[in-house]
Amino acid sequence: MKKMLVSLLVLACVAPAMAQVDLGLVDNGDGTATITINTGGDTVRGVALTVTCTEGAKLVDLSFTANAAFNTFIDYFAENGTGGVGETPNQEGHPYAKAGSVAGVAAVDDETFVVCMGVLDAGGGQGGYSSSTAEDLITINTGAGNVCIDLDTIRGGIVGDEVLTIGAMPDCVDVTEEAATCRDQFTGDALALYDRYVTAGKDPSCWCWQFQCRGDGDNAEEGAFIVYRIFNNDLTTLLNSWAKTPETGADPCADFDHAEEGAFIVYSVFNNDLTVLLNNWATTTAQQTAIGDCPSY
Ligand SMILES: [Ca+2]
Ligand SMILES: [Ca+2]
Repeated sequence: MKKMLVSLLVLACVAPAMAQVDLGLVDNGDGTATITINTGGDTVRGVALTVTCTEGAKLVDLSFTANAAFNTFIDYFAENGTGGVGETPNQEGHPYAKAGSVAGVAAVDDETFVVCMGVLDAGGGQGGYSSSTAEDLITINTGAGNVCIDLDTIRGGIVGDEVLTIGAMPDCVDVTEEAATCRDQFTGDALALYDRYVTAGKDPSCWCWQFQCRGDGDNAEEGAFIVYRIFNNDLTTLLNSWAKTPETGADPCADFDHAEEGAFIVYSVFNNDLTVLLNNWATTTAQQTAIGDCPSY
């Protein structure tokens, strides 16, 4: 009975504060993730969110697109002495801070870092940040991988003019980039051919596999004793598409030079692709890594 009474009291205390700050996390399909915020009408003065990246995601660079209301990046200010309260331009520096420490900015390639931003004004005339729908808080270039967010309790999480109720953290998201950005690597005839594969129902984003442009048509190694990166399985991929075009069933992953060839009859997968394969025949991943990543243009 006593336990129930306590529970009811807790409910009574919590119930009048209907507003709740909700965060969202979305994959933009271009190697970036966006955190959204809906303050439920409450006023927010600062956010500190831990971003945890796995499966290849990381702080690719220090670029960002941040909600304009958040004018001060607190750790950057603390470390550099500029970009602070009431100064212009707003949003000087960047909002990325070290995770697991009290102060300090994050570095490129960090896999765990904090987004720390404030809505601050020395004159006291600024009304803080408030929203009643989910609005973009910040877009981060994490590259592809898994991204999660949580409150950074060391820096206070999300703070406002009153005690805020914070909703459950959004699910982690798989940030993707290949499909959206691979096409951007190509221009001219290669781009036109890329789009023909798409129209034919194929996925030519394999053109951006690490070694596809040198004959790795399956993006895999093979072999028991000697493990090759470019070998029989890739040849099979090529032969299955031999003398074909996107419209007649060519697999874009076998189109190593990303080009057509032929004067009278034009093929997408043909001699030039075989030449690419033979030039790299029986090479290992280490050998290919030494040459560099595709695409080469
Ligand atoms: Ca292979
Ligand atoms: Ca070709």
